[in-house]
Amino acid sequence: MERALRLLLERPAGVPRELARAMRYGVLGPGKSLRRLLVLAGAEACGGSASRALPLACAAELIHAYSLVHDDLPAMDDADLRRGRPTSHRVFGEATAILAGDALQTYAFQLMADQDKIGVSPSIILQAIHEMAVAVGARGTVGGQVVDLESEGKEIDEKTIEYIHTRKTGEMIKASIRCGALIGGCEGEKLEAMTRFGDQIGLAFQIVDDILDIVGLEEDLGKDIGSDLEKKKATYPSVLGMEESRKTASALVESALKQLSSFDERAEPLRAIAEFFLARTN
Ligand code: GRG
Repeated sequence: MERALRLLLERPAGVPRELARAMRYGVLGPGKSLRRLLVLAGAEACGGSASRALPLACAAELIHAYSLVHDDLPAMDDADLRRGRPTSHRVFGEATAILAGDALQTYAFQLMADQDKIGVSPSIILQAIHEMAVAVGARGTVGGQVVDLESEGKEIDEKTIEYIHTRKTGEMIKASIRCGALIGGCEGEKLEAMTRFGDQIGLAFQIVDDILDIVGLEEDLGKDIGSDLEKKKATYPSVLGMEESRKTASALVESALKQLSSFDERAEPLRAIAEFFLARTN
């Protein structure tokens, strides 16, 4: 996976040097690699091959990296640290960081459209592209981010925080799993079970993220902690309290694991990722 990403991000002909450097910096840092693992694990759980899902896994990682680069910008979170290193705009300047994010996103869709490498039918590839585009577009990540920014400093209710987290984080996680599952040949009842699994672990992931912003360690997380409180951000702990947030995340993961009951041992990596979502400290 790492090798595939490095190869993809070696300076392709015609790409300006600084842009290529900023794209590599955004993607190849010490992240947890969860989106790409979800694509591969989703494919394997359905009996598909991880190698066929590789281009989509790389694409998910590029989109994720783009969202982090843009999320850190002064107009958004104005963060100095990401993955234990200075954020992209601190290293390359704001304009290059924005453009590197843009280029990573379009590159991701270019990879997803490479039918020769993926080797499944064009209709499945089209469906995966469509799902990923919706998940990270105005109805998904971007919309969630907008409502998140609008909610800073305001009192919000549980419905609104669930909306923000589902859109901002959950949709992309669910789409990564579904894209892998689609490439793995999953359909019908099993695909629906995967979808419920994705919905539930997606929301759990962001609730745990909120909790870690309060109780996590800066050296584990590789970013500034307490930034949600400082910016008066809407979070699960601020709406439901810490204890209730923990219970909600744990109930979501427990329910998610039940959705996979009809899957055999090939779904073990997916189950392990769900458990990690709850236990993680970074
Ligand atoms: C790029 C789709 C897109 C939208 C642009 C900036 C923005 C609009 C949306 C913000 C989306 C965002 C950054 C949500 C937070 C999700 C989150 C908790 C990310 C951290 O994920 P980890 O912990 O990161 O998996 P690592 O570093 O491990 O890869």
